[in-house]
Amino acid sequence: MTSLTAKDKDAVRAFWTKAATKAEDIGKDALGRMLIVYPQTKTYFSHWKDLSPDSAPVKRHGMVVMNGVAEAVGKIDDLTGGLLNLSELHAFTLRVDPANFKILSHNILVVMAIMFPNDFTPEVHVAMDKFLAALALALAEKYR
Ligand code: HNI
Repeated sequence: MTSLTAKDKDAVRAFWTKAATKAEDIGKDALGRMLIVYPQTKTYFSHWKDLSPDSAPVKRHGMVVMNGVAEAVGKIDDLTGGLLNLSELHAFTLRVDPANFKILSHNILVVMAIMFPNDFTPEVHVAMDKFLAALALALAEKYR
Protein backbone atom coordinates (compact mmCIF):
# COMPACT_ATOMS: atom_id res chain seq x y z
CA MET A 1 0.00 0.00 0.00
CA THR A 2 1.60 3.26 -1.09
CA SER A 3 1.77 5.78 1.73
CA LEU A 4 -0.43 8.85 1.88
CA THR A 5 0.88 11.77 -0.18
CA ALA A 6 0.46 15.40 0.93
CA LYS A 7 -2.25 15.68 -1.75
CA ASP A 8 -4.06 12.62 -0.27
CA LYS A 9 -3.90 14.12 3.23
CA ASP A 10 -5.32 17.45 2.01
CA ALA A 11 -8.13 15.60 0.21
CA VAL A 12 -8.93 13.57 3.36
CA ARG A 13 -8.94 16.68 5.60
CA ALA A 14 -11.11 18.65 3.15
CA PHE A 15 -13.62 15.82 2.68
CA TRP A 16 -13.69 15.09 6.40
CA THR A 17 -14.90 18.64 7.21
CA LYS A 18 -18.04 17.71 5.20
CA ALA A 19 -18.33 14.08 6.31
CA ALA A 20 -17.93 15.04 9.99
CA THR A 21 -21.31 16.84 9.81
CA LYS A 22 -22.92 13.40 9.27
CA ALA A 23 -20.51 11.29 11.34
CA GLU A 24 -23.27 9.69 13.41
CA ASP A 25 -25.27 8.65 10.32
CA ILE A 26 -22.14 7.38 8.55
CA GLY A 27 -21.09 5.41 11.62
CA LYS A 28 -24.43 3.73 12.24
CA ASP A 29 -25.02 2.93 8.56
CA ALA A 30 -21.48 1.55 8.05
CA LEU A 31 -21.63 -0.53 11.26
CA GLY A 32 -25.17 -1.70 10.43
CA ARG A 33 -24.07 -2.73 6.93
CA MET A 34 -20.99 -4.55 8.25
CA LEU A 35 -23.12 -6.60 10.64
CA ILE A 36 -25.53 -7.58 7.83
CA VAL A 37 -23.12 -8.01 4.90
CA TYR A 38 -20.41 -9.72 7.01
CA PRO A 39 -22.46 -11.55 9.68
CA GLN A 40 -19.32 -13.13 11.18
CA THR A 41 -18.59 -9.69 12.71
CA LYS A 42 -21.67 -10.06 14.94
CA THR A 43 -19.65 -12.30 17.25
CA TYR A 44 -17.86 -9.22 18.65
CA PHE A 45 -21.12 -7.57 19.60
CA SER A 46 -23.04 -10.55 21.02
CA HIS A 47 -23.47 -8.57 24.26
CA TRP A 48 -25.81 -6.24 22.34
CA LYS A 49 -29.42 -7.40 22.18
CA ASP A 50 -30.43 -5.66 18.94
CA LEU A 51 -27.89 -5.47 16.06
CA SER A 52 -30.14 -3.78 13.48
CA PRO A 53 -28.80 -0.56 11.84
CA ASP A 54 -31.20 1.68 13.77
CA SER A 55 -30.75 0.04 17.17
CA ALA A 56 -29.42 2.14 20.03
CA PRO A 57 -26.16 0.18 20.48
CA VAL A 58 -25.34 0.29 16.74
CA LYS A 59 -26.11 4.04 16.65
CA ARG A 60 -24.00 4.68 19.75
CA HIS A 61 -21.09 2.54 18.64
CA GLY A 62 -21.24 3.93 15.12
CA MET A 63 -20.55 7.36 16.65
CA VAL A 64 -17.77 5.90 18.80
CA VAL A 65 -16.09 4.43 15.72
CA MET A 66 -16.42 7.68 13.76
CA ASN A 67 -14.93 9.59 16.72
CA GLY A 68 -12.01 7.18 16.31
CA VAL A 69 -11.85 8.05 12.60
CA ALA A 70 -11.98 11.78 13.47
CA GLU A 71 -9.10 11.28 15.91
CA ALA A 72 -7.17 9.48 13.16
CA VAL A 73 -7.76 12.37 10.70
CA GLY A 74 -6.19 14.66 13.33
CA LYS A 75 -3.24 12.25 13.62
CA ILE A 76 -2.92 11.52 9.92
CA ASP A 77 0.84 12.22 10.04
CA ASP A 78 1.43 9.54 12.69
CA LEU A 79 -1.40 6.99 12.65
CA THR A 80 0.67 4.17 14.16
CA GLY A 81 1.81 6.24 17.14
CA GLY A 82 -1.50 8.05 17.49
CA LEU A 83 -3.66 4.91 17.50
CA LEU A 84 -1.43 2.70 19.65
CA ASN A 85 -3.91 2.54 22.54
CA LEU A 86 -6.78 1.79 20.20
CA SER A 87 -4.71 -0.96 18.57
CA GLU A 88 -3.90 -2.46 21.95
CA LEU A 89 -7.58 -2.41 22.91
CA HIS A 90 -8.65 -4.16 19.70
CA ALA A 91 -5.77 -6.66 19.73
CA PHE A 92 -5.54 -7.66 23.38
CA THR A 93 -8.86 -6.80 25.03
CA LEU A 94 -11.35 -7.15 22.20
CA ARG A 95 -9.28 -9.65 20.19
CA VAL A 96 -10.76 -8.40 16.93
CA ASP A 97 -9.43 -10.22 13.85
CA PRO A 98 -7.58 -7.42 11.97
CA ALA A 99 -9.13 -8.60 8.68
CA ASN A 100 -12.32 -6.96 9.98
CA PHE A 101 -10.74 -3.49 9.95
CA LYS A 102 -10.69 -3.60 6.13
CA ILE A 103 -14.29 -4.81 6.17
CA LEU A 104 -15.52 -1.89 8.29
CA SER A 105 -13.42 0.55 6.23
CA HIS A 106 -15.06 -0.79 3.06
CA ASN A 107 -18.51 -0.16 4.52
CA ILE A 108 -17.53 3.35 5.62
CA LEU A 109 -16.48 4.09 2.01
CA VAL A 110 -19.76 2.68 0.64
CA VAL A 111 -21.83 4.86 2.99
CA MET A 112 -19.75 7.97 2.27
CA ALA A 113 -20.24 7.40 -1.48
CA ILE A 114 -24.01 7.12 -0.97
CA MET A 115 -24.26 10.18 1.28
CA PHE A 116 -21.89 12.50 -0.58
CA PRO A 117 -22.31 11.58 -4.28
CA ASN A 118 -20.93 14.93 -5.50
CA ASP A 119 -18.06 15.33 -3.04
CA PHE A 120 -17.00 11.68 -3.17
CA THR A 121 -15.08 12.14 -6.45
CA PRO A 122 -12.61 9.49 -7.68
CA GLU A 123 -9.78 11.64 -6.23
CA VAL A 124 -11.49 11.77 -2.80
CA HIS A 125 -12.29 8.05 -3.13
CA VAL A 126 -8.65 7.06 -3.60
CA ALA A 127 -7.49 9.37 -0.77
CA MET A 128 -10.14 8.07 1.67
CA ASP A 129 -9.42 4.45 0.65
CA LYS A 130 -5.70 4.93 1.29
CA PHE A 131 -6.39 6.75 4.58
CA LEU A 132 -8.73 4.02 5.87
CA ALA A 133 -6.21 1.36 4.75
CA ALA A 134 -3.49 3.20 6.72
CA LEU A 135 -5.89 3.42 9.68
CA ALA A 136 -6.55 -0.34 9.47
CA LEU A 137 -2.79 -0.95 9.32
CA ALA A 138 -2.22 1.25 12.40
CA LEU A 139 -4.97 -0.60 14.29
CA ALA A 140 -3.33 -3.92 13.35
CA GLU A 141 0.08 -2.70 14.58
CA LYS A 142 -0.11 -4.37 17.99
CA TYR A 143 -0.97 -7.71 16.41
CA ARG A 144 2.56 -8.19 15.15
NI1 HNI B 1 -13.71 -0.86 17.33
C1 HNI B 1 -14.52 -0.27 20.58
C2 HNI B 1 -12.76 2.47 16.98
C3 HNI B 1 -13.00 -1.33 13.97
C4 HNI B 1 -15.04 -3.99 17.47
N1 HNI B 1 -13.66 0.75 18.50
C5 HNI B 1 -14.01 0.79 19.84
C6 HNI B 1 -13.79 2.11 20.40
C7 HNI B 1 -13.29 2.88 19.39
C8 HNI B 1 -13.22 2.03 18.20
C9 HNI B 1 -12.89 4.35 19.44
C10 HNI B 1 -14.04 2.52 21.85
C11 HNI B 1 -12.75 2.38 22.57
C12 HNI B 1 -12.92 2.73 24.06
O1 HNI B 1 -13.94 2.26 24.64
O2 HNI B 1 -12.09 3.44 24.55
N2 HNI B 1 -13.02 0.34 15.81
C13 HNI B 1 -12.67 1.65 15.87
C14 HNI B 1 -12.17 2.11 14.57
C15 HNI B 1 -12.23 1.05 13.73
C16 HNI B 1 -12.76 -0.06 14.51
C17 HNI B 1 -11.67 3.53 14.29
C18 HNI B 1 -11.83 0.94 12.26
C19 HNI B 1 -12.11 1.89 11.32
N3 HNI B 1 -13.92 -2.34 16.02
C20 HNI B 1 -13.60 -2.37 14.69
C21 HNI B 1 -13.98 -3.62 14.06
C22 HNI B 1 -14.57 -4.40 15.04
C23 HNI B 1 -14.53 -3.58 16.26
C24 HNI B 1 -13.75 -3.96 12.60
C25 HNI B 1 -15.16 -5.78 14.99
C26 HNI B 1 -15.64 -6.31 13.84
N4 HNI B 1 -14.57 -1.90 18.71
C27 HNI B 1 -15.10 -3.20 18.60
C28 HNI B 1 -15.72 -3.62 19.85
C29 HNI B 1 -15.58 -2.55 20.74
C30 HNI B 1 -14.86 -1.50 20.01
C31 HNI B 1 -16.39 -4.96 20.11
C32 HNI B 1 -16.08 -2.49 22.16
C33 HNI B 1 -17.56 -2.13 22.03
C34 HNI B 1 -18.32 -2.25 23.35
O3 HNI B 1 -19.55 -2.15 23.33
O4 HNI B 1 -17.62 -2.45 24.37
